[in-house]
Amino acid sequence: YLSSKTDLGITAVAFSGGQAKLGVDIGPKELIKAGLLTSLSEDLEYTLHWDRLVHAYPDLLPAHDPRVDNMLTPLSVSAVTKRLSEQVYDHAIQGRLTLTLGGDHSIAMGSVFGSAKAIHERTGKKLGLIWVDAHADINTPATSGSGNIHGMPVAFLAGIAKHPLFAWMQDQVVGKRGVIDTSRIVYIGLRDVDKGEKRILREEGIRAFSMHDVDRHGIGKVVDMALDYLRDEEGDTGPLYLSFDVDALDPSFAAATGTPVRGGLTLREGDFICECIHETGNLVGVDLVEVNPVEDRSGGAIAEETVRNAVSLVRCALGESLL
Ligand code: NNH
Ligand code: MN
Ligand code: MN
Ligand code: MN
Repeated sequence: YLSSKTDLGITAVAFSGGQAKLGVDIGPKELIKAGLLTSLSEDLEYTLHWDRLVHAYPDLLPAHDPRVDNMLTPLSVSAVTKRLSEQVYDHAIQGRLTLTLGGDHSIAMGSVFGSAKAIHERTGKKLGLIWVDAHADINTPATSGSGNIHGMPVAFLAGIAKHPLFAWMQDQVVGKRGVIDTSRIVYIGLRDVDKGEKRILREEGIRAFSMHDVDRHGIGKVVDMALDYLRDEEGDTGPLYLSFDVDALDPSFAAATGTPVRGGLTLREGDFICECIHETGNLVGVDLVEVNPVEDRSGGAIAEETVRNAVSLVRCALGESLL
């Protein structure tokens, strides 16, 4: 589904407006400082297409951005995700694999939309979305207890939530109802899902592998089941998009994040998921989000560890472990 296996389109997004804690906006800078991009070009031999900017989009952020229908700072989120969707689209329409570094998880509305639109135009195929997270991020504005839009991106992408402020996304539906069909979404790592989200997952019949499933079956079986779920009769998964929230990892591996939840994936389990998705040969886009280096009261060691582990996840998704 790509025009080359070695062209990588990178977008670094310093955005924190999908949630309330400052610091997640400096995640991309820290990932880059830790050598992520140099290792992708030097060790993994990708040709990087990067504007060398970490985008904060100051021109897009309104001075006044009050709550609308229980969504916090919706104008900022809508404007930034719309612009990001165009950046990712511009990479993806040229057949590049895309990598988007966040930032909070609301940015996936832009990255996944841009990828889904380009892939559909280039290949006629619908994207499969693998959402690796402690959380389901499928609240609607009505079900959300926090009003934080980083808890809502899947609902908007699937067309379960709709709002005039995000009309730019819904005007150009790729799937049956939204950008991604609910039958093309699969979760891994869930363990902190709100009541309203559980109801949505049940009613929509969305495939979700929680930490309970990881414990029961082991990560190998869970990843097999997740990928099998997306396969067609010929065994093809179709184009795959991996949206990885670093809080899917256990806090012992990734505590520098806004909402750590105990009982998560080990680093090896996270890396393994990424390796298996890479192995399909069908990966077209990756997000790595929610690294918050400021969420560290240890004087830096915890942030450093989280950043290092996030770098490992991305490297594994991009082929690090192939011999
Ligand atoms: N479910 C909660 C909410 O909607 C928490 C979401 N927080 C996340 N999601 N970090 O990945 O506000
Ligand atoms: Mn998330
Ligand atoms: Mn999360
Ligand atoms: Mn989070």
